[in-house]
Amino acid sequence: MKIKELAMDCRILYVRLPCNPIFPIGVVYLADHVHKLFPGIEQRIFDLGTIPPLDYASALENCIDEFKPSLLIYSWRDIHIFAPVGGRGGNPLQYSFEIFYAKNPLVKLHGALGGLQMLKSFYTELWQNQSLIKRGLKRAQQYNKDVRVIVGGGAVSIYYEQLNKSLPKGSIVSVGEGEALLEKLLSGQDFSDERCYVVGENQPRQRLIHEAPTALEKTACNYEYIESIWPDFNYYLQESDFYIGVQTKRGCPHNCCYCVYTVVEGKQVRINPADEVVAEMRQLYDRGIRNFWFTDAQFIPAKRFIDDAVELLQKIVDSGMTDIHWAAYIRADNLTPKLCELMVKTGMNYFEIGITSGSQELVRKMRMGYNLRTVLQNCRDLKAAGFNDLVSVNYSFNVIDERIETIRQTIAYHRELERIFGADKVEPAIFFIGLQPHTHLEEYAFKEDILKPGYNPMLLLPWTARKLLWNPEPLGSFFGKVCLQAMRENPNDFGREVMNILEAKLGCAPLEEALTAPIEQQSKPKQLAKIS
Ligand code: B12
Ligand code: SF4
Repeated sequence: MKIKELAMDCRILYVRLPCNPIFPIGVVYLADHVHKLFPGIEQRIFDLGTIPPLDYASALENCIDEFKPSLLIYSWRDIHIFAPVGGRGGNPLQYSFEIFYAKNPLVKLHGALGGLQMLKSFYTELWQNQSLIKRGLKRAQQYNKDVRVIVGGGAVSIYYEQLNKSLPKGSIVSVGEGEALLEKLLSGQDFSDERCYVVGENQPRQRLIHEAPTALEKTACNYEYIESIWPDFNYYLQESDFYIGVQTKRGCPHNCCYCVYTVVEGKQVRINPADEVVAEMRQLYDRGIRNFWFTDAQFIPAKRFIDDAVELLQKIVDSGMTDIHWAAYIRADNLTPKLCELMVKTGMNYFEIGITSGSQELVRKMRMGYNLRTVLQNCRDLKAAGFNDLVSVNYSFNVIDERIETIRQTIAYHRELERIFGADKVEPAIFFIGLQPHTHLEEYAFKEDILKPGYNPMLLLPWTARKLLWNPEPLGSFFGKVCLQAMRENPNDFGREVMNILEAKLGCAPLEEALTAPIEQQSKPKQLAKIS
């Protein structure tokens, strides 16, 4: 897979495909990396997240007419629709539960219509993004007949196999981080060992996504340069509530059965030097940014990375940026009192803990490596250190071996978190696992003949959708009805309402029971629940 040297006279246009306005940190980092290696290359960032939908195509074409790129880099962030809350096409969880579990035919009909609307919006978005890629290519060919297309980003990393059929021949499809691929491509090196394939030329290698990413020493992003190649950069500076992404590390060593981050980013944790992270934040700070999202798969992936987190937060304190806030995914089993103190001191005002269940037995079965007792103790330390803001606790019921007792344990656990932080500060985010490709859960679904290898995870027919939204019987209909009741009675506080209904129906276990996984359960082979 050799191509001639592209760097000379290359003009790179980064197009972030339509997306909710989340800061496009991926393309920013790519452009920064390319600039550091090839300062002579002309680059431009164009973010369709900031453009009204009716103007997507014309705005893209205008940008191409003006910039005349020779390399088009499309970044596609998300296509996932199993959001637990109102997504772009409505509330998928509500619609699917109405179809599957409602007794009232009118409610079923509402679900069916809503579901159709949602599928329409899902397919429209898929079709629209693919057509923007093709349209952009065609337009750019008017100026450079050899223009090349590369497509990457979060969504592509997960659905790269399916996109093989729908992207223009010759497009390079990239999985995971793109820096090394661009570097090789632009310097004319063979890039076939990178996590990518070329549409129409070769097929994605088996288990491509499981290959380890190329190591990279990250330095502070140069925002002076980014500002100069991104005319709409200010869009994200205007609103004071945007959380701007800053990555402090890559990779997660864990093995949670439903998670794909650990393969997208790899299991090897690579820490970005603290001084570089702070230098990057400082540039944003000087441009008025006060809210940061540490976009790591996990901010503290394991105990051995606690010192790195301490070092970073201490350096933020030392930098004098005292009026900032930050948020992140936090594995709360990896906190120390010192770290808690620094988290509060540096302005952490929101974090998400993905414990998935409040039952130690289930947490173990899902291969999550959490000790729930430690999580509670660390949360107490965090509160004692002065943390008085929001915590979102992600629960996914019914993944593996869920029973009435384990639900009661989750309630006990949740109530204890409320006692620690205050009921108004702990938000239960109720997810049902959306089965994603390349996860242990998918392997299990193959083994159990629930899904056939080669199925298309992007083809959302009702019967596939039912299997991909993981909520197996015998408890599936019970949860379905509880969720429908909560949506009906208190849609604005859905998570808390679900917890209240579950407690009213099933009661609450003693906390100690939640924290103890019986020995015989531990030694049993790991069992994933059956799906109906
Ligand atoms: C942090 C994060 C969030 C944060 C973002 C905070 C913020 N302000 O930035 C929060 C919690 C808000 C969030 C929300 C959601 N997220 Co999210 N999120 C992530 C996470 C963990 C990291 C993303 C990130 O910023 N990484 C750091 C940057 C630097 O990396 P990057 O953008 O991926 O870019 C790199 C590569 O992708 C690549 N690349 C990017 N573009 C291109 C283009 C080319 C050509 C090439 C070669 C390479 C390339 O190179 C870049 C630099 O290395 C990823 C999972 C993961 N581990 O990647 C999920 C992920 C992106 N999220 C995802 C989803 C679905 C969502 C939601 C839609 C969930 C929901 N259903 O509600 C929401 C969106 C909310 C909204 N408002 O629309 C999915 C998207 C894929 C999918 N399944 O469709 C991911 C992949 C997780 C997953 N497996 O489900 N998310
Ligand atoms: S700890 Fe979080 S990011 Fe890591 S594998 Fe588990 S769910 Fe995924």
